Amino acid sequence: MTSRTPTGLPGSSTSPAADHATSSTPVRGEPRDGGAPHSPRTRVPTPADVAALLRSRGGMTIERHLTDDQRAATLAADARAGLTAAPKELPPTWFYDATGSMLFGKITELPEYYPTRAERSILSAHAAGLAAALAETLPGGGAGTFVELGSGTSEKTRMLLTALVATGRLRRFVPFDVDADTLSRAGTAARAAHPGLAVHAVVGDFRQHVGLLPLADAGTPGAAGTDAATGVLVAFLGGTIGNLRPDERQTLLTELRERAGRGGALLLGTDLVKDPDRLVAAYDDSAGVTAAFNRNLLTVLNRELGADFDLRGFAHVARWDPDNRWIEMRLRSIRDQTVRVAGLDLTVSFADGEEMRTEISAKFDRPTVARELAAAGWRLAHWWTDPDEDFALSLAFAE
Ligand code: AVJ
Repeated sequence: MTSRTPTGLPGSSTSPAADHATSSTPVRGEPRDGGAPHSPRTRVPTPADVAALLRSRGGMTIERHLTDDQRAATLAADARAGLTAAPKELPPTWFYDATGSMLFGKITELPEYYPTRAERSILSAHAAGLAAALAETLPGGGAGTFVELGSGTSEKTRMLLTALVATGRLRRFVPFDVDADTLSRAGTAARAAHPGLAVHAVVGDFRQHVGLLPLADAGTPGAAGTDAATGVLVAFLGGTIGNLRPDERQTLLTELRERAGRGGALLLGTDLVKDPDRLVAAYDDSAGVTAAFNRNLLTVLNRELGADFDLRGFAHVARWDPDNRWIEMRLRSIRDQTVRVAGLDLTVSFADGEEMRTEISAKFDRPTVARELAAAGWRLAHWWTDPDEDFALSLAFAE
């Protein structure tokens, strides 16, 4: 396996129904291991089951494609592969524990980190235009289902939900995230703001589980037969698609196109190529928040895998790669050192100055986005940027 793609899930390459503990269980009172393999709850729920849950639980369900055990197994496989590779590398997926999510929230408020502000300003300027474009192009006059990959509780989600509810077409919100707690909060907030909305939250990793999104043929009550009749809007905001390599992006965009169907629309946020000094500053802020975010990955390995990384032994590095047009974050060993990873029964040596890559964040321009969308069956219909052209929101429709 490559070090960037968590392929370490048990049986992740064969039948989804058998491999992913899929359960549809109420949010409230759900234990964290609610979808553990082989538990009686792991059978795929029938429409009647889900209907009962929707009635009794006020319209919110959570479906799990990634249990805690599978997460742990994937982290272990990623760490083993990445720490024994040359050069060493860890995937950015593991930044986002509670501390990492908090630090990322602080990053979005830094003066140097413009993407969040730019995307929010684009959304507020074009929410009405987005709703009008969906009404004009989607079957049934708008999106009946809104799927959001990641970023469940943000201001941007609220803005999108408000604009879509105002069209009178939206019936269902499908937030998708690796973290069940984030989803629970997202669902609760959405239901509080829009009581009529059905929420069907999905726990999964967008590198692996997008093909399992409950769309069109999922037989979900309130949605059975409706995804084909009204449209589906999928949003993937924040520029997070830039964390994927080009081949991974193509796979994801193609899967999204297949799941969304002929009545599908995609709202994609991408950071844009610009002056490398500004790009590097956005990933190496003067307050050191991004450095703490980067090093937190080592804390995650210390806690989850019993590693003994000394955080003071690693320096934060952010670098612009002009050939690949992406920012790389790395951790550089500031001395010769040995790290023991007890949970993997692995000892790893770092040479003085050795760098380990922890993230790529690709930057785009319009022709590149249009080409990548087209190659996945999406037609770019609208391209909205902030006045400085720092960031872009693309609206694409299924070909
Ligand atoms: C959340 C993936 C969009 O790549 O800009 C911020 C993560 N890393 N600073 C990005 C991040 C360092 C961020 N995304």
